[in-house]
Amino acid sequence: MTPEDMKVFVETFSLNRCRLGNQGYNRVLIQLFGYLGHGKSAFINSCKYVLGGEFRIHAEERNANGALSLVRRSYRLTDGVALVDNRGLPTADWNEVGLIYAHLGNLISLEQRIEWPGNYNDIMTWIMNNDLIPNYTDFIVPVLIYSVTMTASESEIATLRTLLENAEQLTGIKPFVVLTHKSRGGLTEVRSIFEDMGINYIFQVENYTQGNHSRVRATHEEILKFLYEVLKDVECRMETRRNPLQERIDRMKFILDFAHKKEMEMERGRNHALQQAQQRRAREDRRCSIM
Ligand SMILES: Nc1nc2c(ncn2[C@@H]2O[C@H](COP(=O)(O)OP(=O)(O)O)[C@@H](O)[C@H]2O)c(=O)[nH]1
Ligand SMILES: [Mg+2]
Repeated sequence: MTPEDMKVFVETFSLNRCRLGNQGYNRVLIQLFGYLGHGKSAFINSCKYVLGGEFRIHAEERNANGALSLVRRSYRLTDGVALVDNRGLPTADWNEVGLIYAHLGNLISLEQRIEWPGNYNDIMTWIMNNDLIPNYTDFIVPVLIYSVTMTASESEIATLRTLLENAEQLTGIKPFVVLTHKSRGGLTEVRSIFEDMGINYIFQVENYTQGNHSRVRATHEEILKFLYEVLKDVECRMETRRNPLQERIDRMKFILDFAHKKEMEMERGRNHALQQAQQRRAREDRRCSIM
């Protein structure tokens, strides 16, 4: 298949034309997630450039330590496909990660200002409020954007593995991975981390940016290949009977269960710290009474 064929396939893709019809979905939502500053917004601009023919800033790029995006935005790619710039993961703090799953599961509406919730109850309230206008017509595809400039420690790799596993459990799809800054060294090592995790689709790009967007054939082709493979995967999954409403209920169960388990873990941690403090005080009291 030539890049031109892939472009036509992507541009004309419609869920309505799947063998069993659209089954209640009306668009493919490519959900980009990952750490802050790894190139999610730049990747959206690059995809729009490849399909639209001219470079424009659609999603705002920020420097790695810059201000956080407070609104979870979608960007239309074609009539049937949109990309979502989810808020970058700043830390592995549980409620932030929990909120990322709520975003990935499309349980919090798009184009809405995000106040970062403080705890489990806040997340529940958020989700319940959003459930008044539930959206279950999006076919979600999770895509991790990861910069090869990141040298990950063993524990960071373990966190990443959990993140990918949870994203798969939540959406039913093993995440696609797009490696950014590909010419900055470290590509082979980072790629092998994801291969070892069993990721099937790994792409590598040097994103187009405001400062550098002269057309590069390899970049254009890799992005077309990415979009093509995502939509081929959707087409294949649409060959079996699906129930979008049930899928949304399952995502909701996942996130509530996740938040509950994390809250219990934190509670155990707090009790443990309290016990240790009490034991320390008791030892000090004994020492004082002997002296
Ligand atoms: N050279 C280069 N710069 C990139 C690449 N991807 C992103 N950037 C730059 O890295 C910074 C952070 O990217 P951004 O897209 O805002 O990251 P986000 O927080 O994940 O949305 C911006 O200055 C981008 O222009 C890439 O593949 N190559
Ligand atoms: Mg961004």
